[in-house]
Amino acid sequence: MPNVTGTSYAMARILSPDGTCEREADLPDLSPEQMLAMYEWMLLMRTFDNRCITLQRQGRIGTYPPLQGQEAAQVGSAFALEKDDWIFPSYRDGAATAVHGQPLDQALLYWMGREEGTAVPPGVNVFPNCIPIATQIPHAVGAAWAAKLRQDPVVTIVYFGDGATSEGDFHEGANFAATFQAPCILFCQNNQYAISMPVSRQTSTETIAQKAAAYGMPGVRVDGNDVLAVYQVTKEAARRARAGEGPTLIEAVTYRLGAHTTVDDPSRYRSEDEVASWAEHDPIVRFRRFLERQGHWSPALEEELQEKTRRQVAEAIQKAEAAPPPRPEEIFDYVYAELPPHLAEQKNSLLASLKEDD
Ligand SMILES: Cc1ncc(C[n+]2csc(CCOP(=O)(O)OP(=O)(O)O)c2C)c(N)n1
Repeated sequence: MPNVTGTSYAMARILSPDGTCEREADLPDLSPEQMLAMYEWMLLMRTFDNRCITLQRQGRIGTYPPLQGQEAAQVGSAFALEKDDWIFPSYRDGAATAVHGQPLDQALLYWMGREEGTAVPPGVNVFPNCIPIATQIPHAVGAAWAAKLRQDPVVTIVYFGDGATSEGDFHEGANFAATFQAPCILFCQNNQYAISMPVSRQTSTETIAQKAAAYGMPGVRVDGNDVLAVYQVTKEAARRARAGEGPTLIEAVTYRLGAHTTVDDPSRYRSEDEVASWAEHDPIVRFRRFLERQGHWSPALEEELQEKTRRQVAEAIQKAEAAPPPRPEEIFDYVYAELPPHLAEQKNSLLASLKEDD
């Protein structure tokens, strides 16, 4: 397959939208079991995402940013990592973080506004979700640089959107990463919009990938709805990073099928026709067609997987909702090692008023 590596901005793709593989030789070295595991993750995250939207509508979680349409970009890339690699997510990267080991019930606690939702279990190398746009990029680059200085063979991957490429943090991070050959992957999910801002108003370059040239690193453009191509380009970027060859910028071209968040109305800035045409490129359908052609998929298997994923999501919800409620004063507890006097005063006054209510 051309353009999987190097400085080429043509779109890397392995699977056509109808699920055919143009050249068998391009297929990554994955067993049928591994490919089915990828498919299962995509289904699980679609189910989880749909349930999260419902939970928000029912007032059981707070505002939620759906990831539908971006499953291939996230699952394919996370699958290419080693367990010790680090993920630095934004808020829309729940599929990538789940594949890397973050439990779904813990992700739910985050969307319930619970502090425990940010404390990833030991051994799961996932940073907390990052809501400020692009600020996770310097974190990931810095962690990669630290790994390099320590001669620790760890790669970091940072997920961000097309909108993040307008932020200074993206440019500072990319420049530093390339200059110091930090072992990191800058993974942009170009889902076509930054809330209502289309990518055509975000940048005047034809692609995001080509920005890599300005910093002196390879830039790769990949069909973000093709899980196998995403896996392959990320695997190669990770290999490069681990071999001391420095960072890679990957642009996964995809589409956010749902709303920006559960408080957004996308019909105000994009047409139904546009959404429908991207829905035809649904990454899950494409991969299912491929698996079926390869003889690895059947309606009975689909039924079984759907049932399993529904059960897993239901269990995660049950577990998150059974977690003991936070203490009200916890709101003061996690930012400062030592509370500044004005916050200490507020905390004391809250504690006093809670006592009065008892
Ligand atoms: C520093 C900063 N500026 C503005 C915002 C408000 N904001 C929230 S989401 C968003 C759009 C981000 O778009 P993109 O980076 O493409 O990611 P996507 O939401 O499409 O995944 C903006 C501007 C913010 N969270 N942080």
